[in-house]
Amino acid sequence: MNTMDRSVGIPAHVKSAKLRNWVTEMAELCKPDSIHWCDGSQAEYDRMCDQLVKAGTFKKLNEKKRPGCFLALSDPSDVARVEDRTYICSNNKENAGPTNNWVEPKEMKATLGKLFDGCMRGRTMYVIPFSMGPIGSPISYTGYEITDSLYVCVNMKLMTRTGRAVDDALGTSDVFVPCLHSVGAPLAPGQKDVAWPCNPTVKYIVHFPEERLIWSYGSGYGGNALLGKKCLALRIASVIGRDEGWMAEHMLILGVTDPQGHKTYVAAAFPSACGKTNFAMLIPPKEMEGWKVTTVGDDIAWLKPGDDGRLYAINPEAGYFGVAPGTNYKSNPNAMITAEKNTIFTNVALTDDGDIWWEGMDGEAPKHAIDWQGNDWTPGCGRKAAHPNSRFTCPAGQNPVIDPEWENPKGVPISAIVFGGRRSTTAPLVYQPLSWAFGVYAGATMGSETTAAAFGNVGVVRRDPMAMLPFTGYHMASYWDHWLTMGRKVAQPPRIFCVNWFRKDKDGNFLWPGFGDNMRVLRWIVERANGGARALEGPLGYMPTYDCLDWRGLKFSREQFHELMDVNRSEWMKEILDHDELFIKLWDKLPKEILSVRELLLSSLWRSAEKWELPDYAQNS
Ligand code: O2Y
Ligand code: MN
Repeated sequence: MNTMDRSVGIPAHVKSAKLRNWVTEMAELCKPDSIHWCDGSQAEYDRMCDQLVKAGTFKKLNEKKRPGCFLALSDPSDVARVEDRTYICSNNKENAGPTNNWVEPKEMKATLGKLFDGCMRGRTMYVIPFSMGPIGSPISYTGYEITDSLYVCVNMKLMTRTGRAVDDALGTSDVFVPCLHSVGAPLAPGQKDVAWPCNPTVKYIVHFPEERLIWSYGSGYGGNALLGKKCLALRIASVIGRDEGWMAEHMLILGVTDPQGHKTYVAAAFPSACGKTNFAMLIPPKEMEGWKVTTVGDDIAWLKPGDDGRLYAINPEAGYFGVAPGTNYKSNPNAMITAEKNTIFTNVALTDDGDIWWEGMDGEAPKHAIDWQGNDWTPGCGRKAAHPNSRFTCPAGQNPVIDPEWENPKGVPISAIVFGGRRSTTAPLVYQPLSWAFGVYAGATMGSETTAAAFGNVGVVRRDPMAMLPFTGYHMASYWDHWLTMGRKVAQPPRIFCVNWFRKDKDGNFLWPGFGDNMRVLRWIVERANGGARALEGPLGYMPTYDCLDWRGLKFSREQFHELMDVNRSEWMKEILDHDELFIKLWDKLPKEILSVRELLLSSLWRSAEKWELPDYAQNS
């Protein structure tokens, strides 16, 4: 196939010269057998799923139990995002900062150029037009993903807005983010394909922030391959946001409606594996009658200043890529309902009746299943049936509590931002930092105890500023500076809050029931953000006393609450020393406000008792 033949795959309706040239150039580099330009239609999706079934990548699930659903099992080497293979190749190393991997862009392009040369031989090159945010909206961003993975095409159809309408909205414009992806597994003539092609040893997830360009090689899984999500909507968008005066954040967005029908929108950042999707779809305890939570987004928020001096958020995605294990009709009924149909499951177990199963699903484990590696599985066999990072991909519109405004191109006005981590000690259930700058400090120093062996020692605090450590496309300290700048730019910035659902007692039991009961804390947060709820000034900021929270339907004593809320001075001194370690690492670009807040926090801790406990009464702050 020559150069001219490759350009034949570009439909006549595609008018952008930059796009046509880029696709032609990439086809010349990757040398696919053919090109398919995705139209985003349901018919195309159905055809692709059929093809994936024929190829052995998909197994169609029982149509009666899981209508329109499929199961994919990945290669065991390709099961999660690969942070150590993720690069921010900015022109200068200092702009990537010490928390990102960096290689000089020309050198990286030379390395990748060799890998991509001929990488699609024997395969079809798919071109996926996609929009992060509603198509044609001024706040949306257009991307084009070139991929040789059909699995990526169908997942992108669920996770983003794809297809012909994106081409038409782009028109002759050259403003789009080019995203090149290959599984890195070319086929020799006559070579039979495998069910999950990938490159088991060579993986690169690379961002060129100045060029707004993404190249991903070797993996077909999740965030490594669905390039609209972490790569575009967070890493590249964080850079665009810094340059254009908005924020791309790793945040869910939810709406809280009170019994009077007043709606308050909240954005919340939690590190991966802290129950973000559960919080985004929370069902309040039935005793809190009249309170309702609706979902705008479960993972990513783009926050932009509105003309009225408030910060408005959109969810740039159109679907959920939720973690399966632990999700059940108790922990998250809405997620379970969302995934009842038209869903792609990856790396969960297959039951004998053609349904799926994972650890932590409701009811008893099946007597027999096929595990995520395709082997027979029985309870007690000593292996997990589903991979711990197994996923469901489903359309957001199927969520029974989807917020009616979730596709409003203006976004929703955010009244509160919540930062949360997983801490078994030290961090209280909830507090409100004294100001935007104190809130930025709290977000910047957020930490979570590691739960999976993937991060080394379990239980070690891993600092994850604003839950953006793996997702910021530039120097982390400059990112904090951008937060501080935004606080000055927006006349009515949201109030900031910190929560910790994971504090434990001395015997290792969780002190807080979590799940739906988080609504009690959320109620205080929204009332506080609206200027209503009472609070007391503690050493870290404003805190609710026992009587400030709605306890209807839960037996929870004052003593239990105080244990959850106390602030231990020695623990916090150690905590601040640990913050210093991070600050030293980021010293070259550290905003001065961060150090000023640290000084004020230290002095406030010195003034308070060794073990600061909430008093028993409520009072106005
Ligand atoms: O392992 C992956 O590729 C998925 S990671 C992911 C998926 C959905 C939402 N958040 C995350 C994350 O790591 O934060
Ligand atoms: Mn996430």
